Amino acid sequence: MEQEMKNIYELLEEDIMNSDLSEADKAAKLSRLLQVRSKQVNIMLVGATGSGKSSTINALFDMNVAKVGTGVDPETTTISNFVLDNLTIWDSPGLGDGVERDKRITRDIIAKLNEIGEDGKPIIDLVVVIMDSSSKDLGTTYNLINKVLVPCLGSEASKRIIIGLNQADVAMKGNHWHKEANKPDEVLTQYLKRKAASVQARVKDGTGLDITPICYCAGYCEEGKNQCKPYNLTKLLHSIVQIIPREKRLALADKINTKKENWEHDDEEDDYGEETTKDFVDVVFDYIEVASEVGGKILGVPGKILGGVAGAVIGTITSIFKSIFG
Ligand SMILES: Nc1nc2c(ncn2[C@@H]2O[C@H](COP(=O)(O)OP(=O)(O)OP(=O)(O)O)[C@@H](O)[C@H]2O)c(=O)[nH]1
Ligand SMILES: [Mg+2]
Repeated sequence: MEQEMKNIYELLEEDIMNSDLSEADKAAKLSRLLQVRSKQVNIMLVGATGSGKSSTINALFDMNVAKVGTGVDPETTTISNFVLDNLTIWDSPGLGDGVERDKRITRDIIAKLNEIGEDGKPIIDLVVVIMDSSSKDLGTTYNLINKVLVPCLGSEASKRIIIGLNQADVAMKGNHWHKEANKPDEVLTQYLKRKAASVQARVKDGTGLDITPICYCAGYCEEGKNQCKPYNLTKLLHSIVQIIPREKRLALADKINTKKENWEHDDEEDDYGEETTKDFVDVVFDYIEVASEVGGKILGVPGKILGGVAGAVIGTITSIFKSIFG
């Protein structure tokens, strides 16, 4: 392993300490940083067996630092968690491997969704439902969304569920996937759009909710088989970040997979890397940089005012993400 890197909180702390602010201002900013640093983010992945939950977690996050934990008691929980400092990922076992097993897993998912944290709020911030876009049988997953997740999350459901249509590369049995460019051709692009629309319609029929699925690839490599790097992973990350409450976002920012190639291939609807960077920069503005007078614009964030320490702190955050998202 490479040498120990400073985490985002430490870098921000350094910037504040090295600034020419008064001691009182430094103390105020450090105390805000401490508040932000205490926030926990919990994300749960659910879906059918083999849809790519584990692959997605590995692609998104820096699992090198993962302390892998398992449920305390395999009798009562089958969901394993990966704790990455302030970020906890809950990886549930795949559904579709037997009726009794599915019942148990479903019970565990419901229990986890109903768990309340010390702040009186549900501990799970977000559920990411992973579907295999090459699968003909998505019935189990529709049942999970329509009969379990949505009823459990109630009025919050559309704000706390993301649907990922994974394995875009093999959605048409590997046809129409541009290996070199690592993206779908026009035929596959249209196919994926129809697939996403049909998933969206099934969920809307069942629950009345409008959730737009994101077509992506977690990536895949195995000798001799169809290989691909992640595709639209930045788009998936961007939608995750937007759901996480602002004051919690640095917990995510700190654990994003730094493998550049994971973030290089996206559709061209948006610059998701830049958008995601902005989502993180906003946190710094809102929670650490309190009031400064000098006007300016960084990354085109509108209506925000930059001054003294902001330049340095924002610069740190921005350069971290520039080096990841390119
Ligand atoms: N072609 C392709 N294969 C993928 C992709 N994502 C995952 N896979 C493969 O699909 C298989 C299952 O992936 P996992 O990540 O283990 O799936 P899972 O949902 O965690 O499965 P369970 O833990 O058994 O429920 C593995 O062989 C992966 O390499 C993808 O985007 N494209
Ligand atoms: Mg798995």
